[in-house]
Amino acid sequence: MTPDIAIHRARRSHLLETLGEGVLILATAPEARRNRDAHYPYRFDSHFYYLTAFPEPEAVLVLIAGKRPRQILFCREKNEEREIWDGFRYGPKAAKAAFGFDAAYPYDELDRRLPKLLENQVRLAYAFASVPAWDARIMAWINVVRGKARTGVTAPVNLSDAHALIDPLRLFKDAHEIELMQRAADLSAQAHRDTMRLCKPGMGEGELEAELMRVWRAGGCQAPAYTPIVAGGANACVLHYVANDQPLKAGDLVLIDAAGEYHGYAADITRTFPVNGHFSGAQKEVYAIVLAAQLAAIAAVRPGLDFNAPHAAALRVLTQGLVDLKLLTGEVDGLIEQGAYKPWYMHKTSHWIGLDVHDVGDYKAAGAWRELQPGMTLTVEPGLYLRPADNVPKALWNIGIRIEDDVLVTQAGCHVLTAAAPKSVAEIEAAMHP
Ligand SMILES: [Mn+2]
Repeated sequence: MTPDIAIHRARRSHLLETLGEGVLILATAPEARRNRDAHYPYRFDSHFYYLTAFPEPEAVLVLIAGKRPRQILFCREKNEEREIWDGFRYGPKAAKAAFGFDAAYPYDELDRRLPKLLENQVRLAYAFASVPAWDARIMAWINVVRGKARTGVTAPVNLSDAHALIDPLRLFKDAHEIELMQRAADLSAQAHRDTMRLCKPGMGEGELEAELMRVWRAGGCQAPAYTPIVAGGANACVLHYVANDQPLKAGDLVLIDAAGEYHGYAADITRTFPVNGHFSGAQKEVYAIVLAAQLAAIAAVRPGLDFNAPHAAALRVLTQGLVDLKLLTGEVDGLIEQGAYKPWYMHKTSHWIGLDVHDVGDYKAAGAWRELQPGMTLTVEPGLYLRPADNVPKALWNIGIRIEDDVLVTQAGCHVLTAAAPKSVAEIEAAMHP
């Protein structure tokens, strides 16, 4: 058994303890069609992968709690013909051994075997109200069991949401996950560095996107962690700009929000730099505000503070900065209370990150922001977006700046996973003039 198998088996055992009694059913993601018979690159379901590390589509995890706990996988059968076309598949026998299951069966036997496994179980956990087809299929299995009522068989009567049981586990990253996240972060930081070096006026946004992808794929990332944003000039003020098809102009900034995914784990990095390698005076002024806000927010990531602390720290610096830029007038406290910063900073500062770039886990507990604890991972990403408007001096028009890092909460405070991406004005200008 390789260490990875032990890790995922232990995660399933932990979940079985949480479940206590009954059965948990969890399917991986279906393949998605892009157009006609062409598919999107396959991406497994994050919850399923967290518990199994099994990468193939058409697979279901079944966990049975109780005195004799069982970990069962349903997956596609070996198929020589299909494997010639689509590549290797494990098949139940090899998957059972390679991924540490107690049993594995063909996916095609789900409808035959599942009702039997649900007999006389009180509790059923699955990801309900998530994929309608699974809701219908699992309800049909329950009805098969109910049909045997007169033989003395009972069907589950307590339903619970499997995601609600798994999310709290995924919120805290173990050493194995942190290792994978650090690798995703390192490759993504390198991609930002190499792209800064490559950037020249006259290039297209798409050329920078291609360079990011080159570094991720060469380093072993399987995919981008999300659709890359490469936004030159005014495009940087469009928060979810993804066309990435415009030319880059000398004198403009370019904002890149892009990162790779490594064995399922996301990084999420944003850097903003001058297309020609030199910040103008106005750009430098705004950049200094966003950077100070980001550093203040990172300083507010430590055990004992809550999830909102980095956002509050960033808002204070950004709002003071907007006063200094003469876009706002008044007392900072009052301006924050009124949300006066919102025309130029309209998003939050952080989100959880892990297998999903916007990872699972509650942000509040009993109405209060969650306390930060070691093992949690979050982004810190303040920005300022100065679109042309009457009260914005022309010198500041179309300056859109965001700076984003991924941060692990530690006992002592925090560790910035993405620290290798150039961030200060001096670091960026050095990276662009090697
Ligand atoms: Mn982000």
